[in-house]
Amino acid sequence: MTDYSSISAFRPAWLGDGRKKLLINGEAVDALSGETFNSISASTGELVAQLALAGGDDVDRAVKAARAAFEGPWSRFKPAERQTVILKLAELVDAECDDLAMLDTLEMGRPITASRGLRGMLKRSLHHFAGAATAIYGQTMGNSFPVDLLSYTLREPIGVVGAIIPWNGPLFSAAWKIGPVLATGCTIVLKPAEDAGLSALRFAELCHEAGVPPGVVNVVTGAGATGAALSAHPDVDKVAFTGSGPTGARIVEASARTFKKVTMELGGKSPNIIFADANLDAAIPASAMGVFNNSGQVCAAGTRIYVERPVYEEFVGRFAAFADGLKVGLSLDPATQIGPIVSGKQFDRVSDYLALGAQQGARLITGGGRVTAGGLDKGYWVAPTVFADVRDDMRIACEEIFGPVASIMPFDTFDEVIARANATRFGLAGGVWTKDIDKAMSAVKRIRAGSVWVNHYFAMDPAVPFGGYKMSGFGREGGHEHIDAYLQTKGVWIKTN
Ligand code: TXE
Repeated sequence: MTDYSSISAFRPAWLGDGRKKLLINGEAVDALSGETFNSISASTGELVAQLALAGGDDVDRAVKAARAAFEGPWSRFKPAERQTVILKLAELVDAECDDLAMLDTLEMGRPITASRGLRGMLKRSLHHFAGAATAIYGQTMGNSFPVDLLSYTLREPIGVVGAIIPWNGPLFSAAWKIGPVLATGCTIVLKPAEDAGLSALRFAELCHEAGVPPGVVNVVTGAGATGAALSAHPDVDKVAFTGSGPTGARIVEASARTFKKVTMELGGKSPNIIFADANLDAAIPASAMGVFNNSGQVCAAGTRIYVERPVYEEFVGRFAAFADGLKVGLSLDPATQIGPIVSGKQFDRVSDYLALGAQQGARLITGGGRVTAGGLDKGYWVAPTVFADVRDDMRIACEEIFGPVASIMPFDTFDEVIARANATRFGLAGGVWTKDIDKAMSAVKRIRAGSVWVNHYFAMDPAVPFGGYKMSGFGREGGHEHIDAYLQTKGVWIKTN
């Protein structure tokens, strides 16, 4: 029988002796300080790798390499050549996808089947970015200047991008930051999260194997201070960030000093509304996975579930039964549906919210604490947890928990539930379940969030914009806006007589 309680048999060959360096100007280099940090497996507590800890001086040389590549060889790549490189990258990533997925699973603990399940989405995304490379258009417009002048616009790459990403979807986040960079002709210095930097490093190496010149894609592994140095660096033109609101605010402040363009994909507390006429057979599993997927470590998780009173008790009972049926287990076991929380720090945070829910008077239906998995008594597993009769003012209903915790609340009228759904400082996503098309369309219009799913929860596609209203951020990833965020516009005037 396979032993899933140790990572040793599952380490991809690429990991070698487990020592990984920074990737600057196409070369693997140590941090100038020589400092390193450990990446620990969320599932087993074992050491996965020792990574270089980039300091401000390393960030500086990475930015210099990115600037030189932007102005040098990369600027001479035609759109179709960039497209060819991205298509080649898509092939390489697809061929190595099992190992890339394994790196995420080893580090941050997402169940291996779920990590590998992202393969199609990754391929589609890279194909989408490849298509975008040859679909960047300016416009020609008339003007009323007294002499004859032709006026038109050029869409040009913004320059050096500093990207800072979190640990909850490392490979996917890296692909959605690097993809538009390659499509538009920008260059990038990417700072992955300290808990999960390996797949981004390997992805960047594959960019080079695909024909991206040195300096276009650089990776500086490190901690918050590394990201802070990147967002403060005067020669970075744009910062693309995915992560928490408080860190996002620090990055906006640092970026403002040199007027960097900024996009922010932050957290949420998304409402998911179940009307009494909904198909509960579909709504219950999808709503449950809308909370429990990736152990709740998903920015768009539908954690505030509003259920119309006539079906409330039935929904709560069946939802909890679904939660109880989920297989919580070791990340490496292909049968596992729910893996651990990423780290002790995040585990403590989630545990505090579990205690708060009970203290503030929510009705605990199932879960509510730590569980062991696969015979490991260490580790950070939290049972899929369902609180019912939650009030809107309880902290578990207001704050992002980032754990497998659902808050279920009854409602009576359409206007009431829309007002309650919108009574949050977040605005990332929302769900609506009903067979009544008028009700659905009206709810879609009135929910103040960047994505709304009807009779579904959490579909994503590179062609469809995703991003936040309100304190969930600004800018969009997916769709035209994703590419636009890496471009700037030049107005051109040419005298024609
Ligand atoms: O996030 P941080 P953390 C939310 C979620 C979670 C909470 C804390 O609620 O519980 O945030 O997670 C880098 N300048 N989300 O502490 O700090 C950091 O090294 C520049 C939601 O992990 O935002 C990492 O690479 N960079 C979210 C990245 O920022 C800094 C996903 C994210 O870390 C920095 C993750 C600084 N001063 C957490 N400090 C989502 N939108 O999905 C840290 N970093």
